[in-house]
Amino acid sequence: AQAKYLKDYQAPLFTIETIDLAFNLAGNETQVQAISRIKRTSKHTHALVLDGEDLTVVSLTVDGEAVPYHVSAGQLVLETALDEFELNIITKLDPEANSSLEGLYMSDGAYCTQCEAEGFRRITYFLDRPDVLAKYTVRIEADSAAFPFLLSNGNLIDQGELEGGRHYVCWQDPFPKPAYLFALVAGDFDLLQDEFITRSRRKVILQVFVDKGNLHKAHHAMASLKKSMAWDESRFDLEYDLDIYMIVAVDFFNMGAMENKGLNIFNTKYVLADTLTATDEDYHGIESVVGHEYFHNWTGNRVTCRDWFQLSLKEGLTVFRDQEFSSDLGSRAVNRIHAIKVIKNQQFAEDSGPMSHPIRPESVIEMNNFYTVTVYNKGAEVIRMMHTLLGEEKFQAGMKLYFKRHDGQAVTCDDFVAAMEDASGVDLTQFRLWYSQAGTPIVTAMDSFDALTGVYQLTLKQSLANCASPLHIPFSIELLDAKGHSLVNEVLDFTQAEQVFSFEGLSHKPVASLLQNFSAPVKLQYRFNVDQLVHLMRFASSEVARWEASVTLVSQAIWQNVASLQQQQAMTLDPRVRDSFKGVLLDTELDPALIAEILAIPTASALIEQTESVDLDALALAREFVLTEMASHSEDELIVLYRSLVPVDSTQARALKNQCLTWLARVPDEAEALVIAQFDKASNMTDSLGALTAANVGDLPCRDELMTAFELRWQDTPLVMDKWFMLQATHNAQDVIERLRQLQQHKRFSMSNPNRVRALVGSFAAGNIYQFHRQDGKGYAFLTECLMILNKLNPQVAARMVTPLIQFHKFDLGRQTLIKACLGQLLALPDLSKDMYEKVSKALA
Ligand code: BAL
Ligand code: ZN
Repeated sequence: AQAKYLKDYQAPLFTIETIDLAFNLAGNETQVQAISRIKRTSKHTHALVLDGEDLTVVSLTVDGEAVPYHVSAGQLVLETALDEFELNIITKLDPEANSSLEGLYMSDGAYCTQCEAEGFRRITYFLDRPDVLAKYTVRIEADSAAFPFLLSNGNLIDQGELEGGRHYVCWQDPFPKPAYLFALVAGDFDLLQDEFITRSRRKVILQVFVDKGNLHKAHHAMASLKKSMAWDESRFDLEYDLDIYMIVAVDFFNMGAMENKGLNIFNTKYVLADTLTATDEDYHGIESVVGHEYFHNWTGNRVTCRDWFQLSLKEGLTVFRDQEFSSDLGSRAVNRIHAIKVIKNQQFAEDSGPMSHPIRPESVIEMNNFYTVTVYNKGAEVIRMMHTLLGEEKFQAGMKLYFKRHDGQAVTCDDFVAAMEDASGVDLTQFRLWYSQAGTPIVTAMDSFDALTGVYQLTLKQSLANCASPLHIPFSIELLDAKGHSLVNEVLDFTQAEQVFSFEGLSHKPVASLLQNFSAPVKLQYRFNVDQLVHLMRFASSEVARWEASVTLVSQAIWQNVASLQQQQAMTLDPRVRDSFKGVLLDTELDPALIAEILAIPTASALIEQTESVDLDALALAREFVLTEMASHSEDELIVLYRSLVPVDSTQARALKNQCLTWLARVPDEAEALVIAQFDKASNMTDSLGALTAANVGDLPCRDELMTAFELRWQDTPLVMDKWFMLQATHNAQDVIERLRQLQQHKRFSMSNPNRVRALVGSFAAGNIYQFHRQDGKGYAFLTECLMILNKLNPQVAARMVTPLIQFHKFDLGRQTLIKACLGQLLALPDLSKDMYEKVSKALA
């Protein structure tokens, strides 16, 4: 497997301005005709080299004449002296045998496609690169009874009946697009239809297609789509551009969803919802993903990427936009907390592991491996920092200029930054380093106060491995006095390796809230003492800062107990820590959803990201000890609060109620009855799952019985069974691996469905940290077995799921040795995919 490098980018030697596709859908005899108008882009004599994989050529002509060509390793080479010509290729493919879920494949009897990043080359030979933009016309022909809906991008221009019970439909997309945005769906669905009137009074037909019998579960996705369209008009001044917008939900899907022009294809997980089967979190996820895909219409589709190294151009920006959408519609603080957790718990792990890369990677073996938390979520943080530096008004001026300059083009991250810079007058020269530097910068803060002069000095130092020059870091701070009043609240422009900031006119040393709102994706080091953190938890103006202080407070308490264990000393908990959490429980002014976030004590994985190396066995004991101490100390308050929330019908109340229940499950005498009662009375999935989660975490006696009842009730609903598989997989029980092996034979489980695999195998490896990292190595062996199967079935999913295995460097030598042996087995596979090869070989390098 060969790496490709950003520095080697060359503009295409040929362009394809139009392509007429004709699909004859017929199982393993499916044929695709592609008629492309091809033009040489400059005076050169190179051959035309097209991308193609797993295709059989039936015929090939140039301007109607059969010509010689040559097919080798993923390429079709055609020698021609013509500067402009029509290429007509007919290929044969087998969508039924396509388990990789890239290109054209079947999901539950429907044909569908996934072309990003490089799936179009599995449909026909083409210049499958994002800087080749063509206008598409698509004719689809299939059996009328089995496939009444035939869909593609753009507007419907023709349809009709054919002989032999077949029919056809023609679609035309007026907007030139790269091949990765092509989509086709053929199947039988329930259809929910609605409309949206745009600001300029154009009517857009909205359609959501779902599996038969699920129409009632499509309403939330439809409502989310309408909200997205309205929000993009009001906040970004962007309007939809076609007459129709379609969303199709399929159960077999590698990603969350895909923004194909006018025809989004979604994982069912991000479409189907009713209160009985979907949690409040699912509802939120749907709104955010529907928004994300819709927002791509401008940031991704109208302006796309020049090459795949620029993926963050569209993804970082679109994640930023969907985060803003969720924040404008819901709680800004809670949304921000969720985004911060993704960075600290997952992106920092990626940054310190073998797959560390800048948000604009410089070398790639398999592009599918770079749909990462770094490109997406750190990419969004980089956009957010620009937003902080420019402010909303100038940022929006930058967006306007970006579209004015680049509508209809395939461009680079630099083009985006240049538009921001030119529209705002803010110099982003130094800021651009964020695009090319991998790794997490460390910011060390030290402070002092001179009582004589009344000056408070904050010294910030930044460092980043393999980075010689300092980054431009917007560093937001608040200074509080002893009574909790805010003295200073501002964003510091931190641009030097070491910089001193002075604040005058203070009577006492203030308490500093540092890196408020996580104003930059860095690791902050500052020696907070317990009193400072308790003060911040009570008085910081920012809700996010209060949460942040609580995380630091409880994390410090856990790490102190890890140290005690290692020194064979008794574990203890500072009363100020448990009292501050009790104080939060009793605070009637706080948003219940924020309290729920504060009660969601960092997971073991999150704690590991705070340190360089970990004694996992001590961490497990220390975390358990601190949580149990806090729960028993606040038992009465938890029960009172829990009871007060039971009758309240709101997402915030349910979130807090279920956190209380999980805490109470650590003091089991009370929890058992509450859990059973909640499970029995639950009228929505949030409450059912809340009860089951508490039973699972606390390993309550009722657990198995409730799990069986749940399985019986939901066995025919795949997305709900995923929740059940996930609970099984994250149960911290000695026999969990034997149970998972049995569950792989469960009639509702399938290794070829990514949702099922992520629920059972993925959530075990990523979410059952103690059992996955068992000292006997059984957890690693189980994952490795699964990966060997997935390597053949679905390399993309396999490579995603290998992540917990390649991030081993913080664990002890015994565990590292076991993990490396498993990685060695994978590397030795004769048919190892390049997806897996890239990650495994880097981990073992
Ligand atoms: N472009 C792949 C799916 C997404 O990020 O929307
Ligand atoms: Zn996206």
